Amino acid sequence: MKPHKSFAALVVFAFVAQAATHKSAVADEPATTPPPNVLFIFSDDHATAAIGAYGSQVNQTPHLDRIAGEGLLFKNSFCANSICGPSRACILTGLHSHKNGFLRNGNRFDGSQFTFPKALQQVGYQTALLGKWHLGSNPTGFDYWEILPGQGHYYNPDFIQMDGTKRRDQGYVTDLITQKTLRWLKDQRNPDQPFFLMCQHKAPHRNWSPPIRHLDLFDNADIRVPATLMDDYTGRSSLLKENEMTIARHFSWAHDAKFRGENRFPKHFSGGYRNREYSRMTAEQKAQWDKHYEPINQAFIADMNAERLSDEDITRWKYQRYMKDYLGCVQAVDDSVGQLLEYLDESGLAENTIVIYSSDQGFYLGEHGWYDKRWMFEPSLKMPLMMRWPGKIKPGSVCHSLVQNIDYAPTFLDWAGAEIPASVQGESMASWIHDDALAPETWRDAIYYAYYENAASHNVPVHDGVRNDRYKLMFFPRTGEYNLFDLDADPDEMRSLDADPNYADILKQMRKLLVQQRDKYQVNPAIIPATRADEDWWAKRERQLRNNANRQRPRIAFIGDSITQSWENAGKEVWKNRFEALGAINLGISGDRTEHVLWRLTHRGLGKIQPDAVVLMIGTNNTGHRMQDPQQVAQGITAIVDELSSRLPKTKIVLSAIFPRGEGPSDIYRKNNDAINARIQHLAERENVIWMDPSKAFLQDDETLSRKIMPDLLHLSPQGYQIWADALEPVLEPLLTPTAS
Ligand code: SGN
Ligand code: CA
Repeated sequence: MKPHKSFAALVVFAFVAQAATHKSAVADEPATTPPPNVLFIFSDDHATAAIGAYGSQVNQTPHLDRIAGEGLLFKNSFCANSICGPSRACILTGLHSHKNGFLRNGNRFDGSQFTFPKALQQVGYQTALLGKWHLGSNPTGFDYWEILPGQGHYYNPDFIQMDGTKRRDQGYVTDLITQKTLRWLKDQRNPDQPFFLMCQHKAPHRNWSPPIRHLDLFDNADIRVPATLMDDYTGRSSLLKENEMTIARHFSWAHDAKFRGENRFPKHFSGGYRNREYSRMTAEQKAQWDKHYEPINQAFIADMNAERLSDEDITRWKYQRYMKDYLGCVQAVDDSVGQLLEYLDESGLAENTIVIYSSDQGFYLGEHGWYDKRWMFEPSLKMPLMMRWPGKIKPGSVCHSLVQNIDYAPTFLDWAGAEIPASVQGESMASWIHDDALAPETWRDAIYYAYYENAASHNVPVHDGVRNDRYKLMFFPRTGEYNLFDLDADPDEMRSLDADPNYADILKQMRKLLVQQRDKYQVNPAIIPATRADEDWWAKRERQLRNNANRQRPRIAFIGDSITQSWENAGKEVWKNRFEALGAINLGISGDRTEHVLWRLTHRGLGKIQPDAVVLMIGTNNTGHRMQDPQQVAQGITAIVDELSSRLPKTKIVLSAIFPRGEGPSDIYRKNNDAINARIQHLAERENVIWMDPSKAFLQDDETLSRKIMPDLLHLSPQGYQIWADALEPVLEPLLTPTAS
């Protein structure tokens, strides 16, 4: 437990004790302040640039601004991983993605782990969640919930009920979630318990479908265009150019641009005529929708047909369409906030209810030519965060300290007087956000960020980085590039300073900071499942191996990297003679590191196989590609053995030492591999693991490698495969169950 104990905590402890022992308060008991309720209003993809209190130049949000005006606005609030599910998982657990296991959308949240709602329940809170969830598994830790399936819909959406049934509601999603939230407050809440209520909007997520009442709101507006709309991505990582989230080139005809009928201009718009929201609307909704969009669309089509528009004009037109729709959605969120605040006032709950507004990440409103998020640039790294707590938080206060979504959980726990587990990585803000919202000296001076969604929609590469109050460093492992930004000199992040001699010292410091932050949060890439599906050949081979594993019933499976894959090349003859008849499958992929094998194992890579034995050799690329710390690689191999043990409980794992590499025993790659081997050998103490180390058989007397056996001092020759097979055979033989023939 960390030494957090706010005064609120003490008060709540008193309350819980009282609630537990005396159900009805007696008149002469000392009066205690009841613990605070929390109304946590949360939206999806709401950029700070579209909130009045943050200085929006594109819209007005009077109700959201009221929270800030009567409370506290965080100017430097960041997400840990700028994507939906991961951000939510960070919030629930107070952990970075690599610790809570939800790295990317599509993962399934492990709801059995620690989450703040569960802890709040334990100290007497009633908890409820209404709206978007998007974590795969059902919510845990909530007394009541009603959620959208996956992303949910804007119009006439379905909601999953606690009993698993789905119910379709008529209306607009933001309004419906607000109504459900109000209904819970009015009818379902237990007035004898403090509550933690999460109102989680879908809006303003893509495809930015506004409510009918706001369709015309921006008709006469010309929304201000950001200076970087036409960004050409020079001066930064080469990977920027590969993005697929531009308004210019990745904006779809019906889904984004709201055209009806066939795509008339496929050069400028992607996709076909399908708009899934439109198809859900009632005839009446459709009529009003068409009344708004059709005249504008027809005018655009006429301009296009008359060739009156340049490419840039077209992009600007799309930008206006995008922004007006997005802002219409935001307006409904602001309406929702207004209604909720009004109810708190009317009911008298306002006084002891903390109101929080935030969103899962920021969003690009045309900056860098983009919609969407993911990149560690400011517009999507920043999260809106504001809090109101009458009598406790000073109205109109502004916080400049660096806070992150992993701090939410510990703060909530602290407010409620619940214990903050030592494993939580975020820090409670509870003790310092009153008064002037000045964080103590000991507060963090940099945040760590990591994005893991490789080979996913919008093609944003895996990257991580650090940001302090002035500089930002991003690292792109695919290319090994570092990008450095001076946020004071270049707030739009248009030029990386990584090669600028004037910033050489800063670069050095920031690289050191990145290493420190990775250490602080125990980031070990060797154990974080990672796909290489952005490499076409890899994706193809991985798919092929998965298919093989679904069809074949092998008695032995070889799992590993190129040394395993090459049983198909240099090892072909030996394989044919020694393993084919035994029914063996090759699951090796060239260039894989431990994290890739972990990815494959956790993404159906084992198909339906249930072999007697798995031969596992992996890790030499963790050394070869990045000279990774042996301890970290050993953890990666251990994680693979764990995964194999739980997925194939009846299979014996023949864990192979990583083969020696390099000329002689003093080769640093060789030494690193030796050090890894020394750290994994003990796994054989497990009943299902057998250690085998054929190294000696490959080495000459002086421990050098012969090029006859390893021509490149890493991969085996046919003769090398012969040696490996000889070493394997006696180990494998007793493990194989006799075939019934
Ligand atoms: C959908 C969107 C994407 C968006 C992701 C993730 N496409 O797939 O544009 O990046 O959600 O968003 S859409 O065709 O369905 O509109 S997230 O907020 O859930 O992470
Ligand atoms: Ca989101």
